[in-house]
Amino acid sequence: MPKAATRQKTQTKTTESSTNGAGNAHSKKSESNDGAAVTDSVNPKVSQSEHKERRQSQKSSIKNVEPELLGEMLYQMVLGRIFEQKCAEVYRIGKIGGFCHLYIGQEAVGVGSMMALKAGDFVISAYRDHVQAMVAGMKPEAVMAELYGKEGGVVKGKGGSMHMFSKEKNYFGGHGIVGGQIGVGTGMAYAQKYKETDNVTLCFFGEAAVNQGMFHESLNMAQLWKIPCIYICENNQYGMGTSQKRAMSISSVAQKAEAYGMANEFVDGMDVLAVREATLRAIERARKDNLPTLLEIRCYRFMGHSMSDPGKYRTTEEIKKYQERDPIFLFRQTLTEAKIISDKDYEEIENRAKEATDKAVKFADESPLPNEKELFTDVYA
Ligand SMILES: Cc1ncc(C[n+]2csc(CCOP(=O)(O)OP(=O)(O)O)c2C)c(N)n1
Ligand SMILES: [Mg+2]
Repeated sequence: MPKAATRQKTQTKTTESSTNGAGNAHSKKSESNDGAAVTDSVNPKVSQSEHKERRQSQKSSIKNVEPELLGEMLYQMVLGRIFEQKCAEVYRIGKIGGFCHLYIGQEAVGVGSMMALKAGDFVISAYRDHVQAMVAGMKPEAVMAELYGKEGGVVKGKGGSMHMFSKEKNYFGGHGIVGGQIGVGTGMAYAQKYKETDNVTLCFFGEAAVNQGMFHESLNMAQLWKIPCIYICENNQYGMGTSQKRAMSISSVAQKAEAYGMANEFVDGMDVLAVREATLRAIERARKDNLPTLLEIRCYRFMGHSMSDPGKYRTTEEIKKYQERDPIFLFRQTLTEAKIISDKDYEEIENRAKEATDKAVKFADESPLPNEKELFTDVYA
């Protein structure tokens, strides 16, 4: 449990037992979960001690995961980071048009949760979707070509940055309407229950979506109908330029699940293993008993809301504080200290990610623009 949470003032105590009887994973953790206090305390010392605490926790968590999987998780995070740094670079020279929202700083959320899934499980998300698309198994080449609006893109260049989608990989987008995907994700999870599979759905959204009616309607129905949906709120603490504390009356997102008797948990999104463990607990609840969970995963985006954000609403100290807790740096340190990887191995991981990114850019550059005929294919109206 991060210090950020323990030092905050208590808002409302949660009850030990939630009405679903599934055991409330959040009951002890959510008592003092005020997002506002986290951004208020810009103190490098606190940030360093949080980092230290996560290192301790990761050291014990790695014992439960195969070294090969740990290496793959690190690779996916590094690939996501390097790929998106390249996206920013090529965006600035006009290769990518339209909106482009980067995931830099949030990689541990997508990687930790999605790599806990099994074949046949489903994912749906908002528009910050490039890294998740690659974790779902889409090729970096096809993701970059989509960003370029080229024919070789995952949806033939017709979706762009915000609409990565693959039926084969069970990744159902990539949605631009804030909160819109929460209802769709609930329906996707309901379909799995109806078909009597044991597959679950991860439904990602930002904390600004929690103020939408769709969030509340979906959670109510999911708990009432026992739908195997895992709601993942990526709480990066800002909705565009608006801080969460200026927009939400009760800033604990996890706590809102209590209104529906739903299991919930607060997780440190800088720690890929903490994300994995919380997701596994939620997956078990969903597979065994069709019970939904709300995970509030606290994270921070290191870049602006989108490539066109001048970013005047945050201080440099605040950004620095979170950068000191960089999820990739933390995980690399843990794996190095545990002698699971060496510096040379890390270098190799970085080189592989750079090569994959360069290959993606070359592919996107060379891919043709969609044919005019494509204007009338795959259109739903
Ligand atoms: C229904 C709706 N209202 C407003 C917008 C404009 N808008 C785009 S992104 C965004 C902020 C969303 O923030 P959050 O859900 O926290 O996700 P994040 O960008 O932080 O990942 C807003 C208000 C929108 N796309 N849809
Ligand atoms: Mg946000």
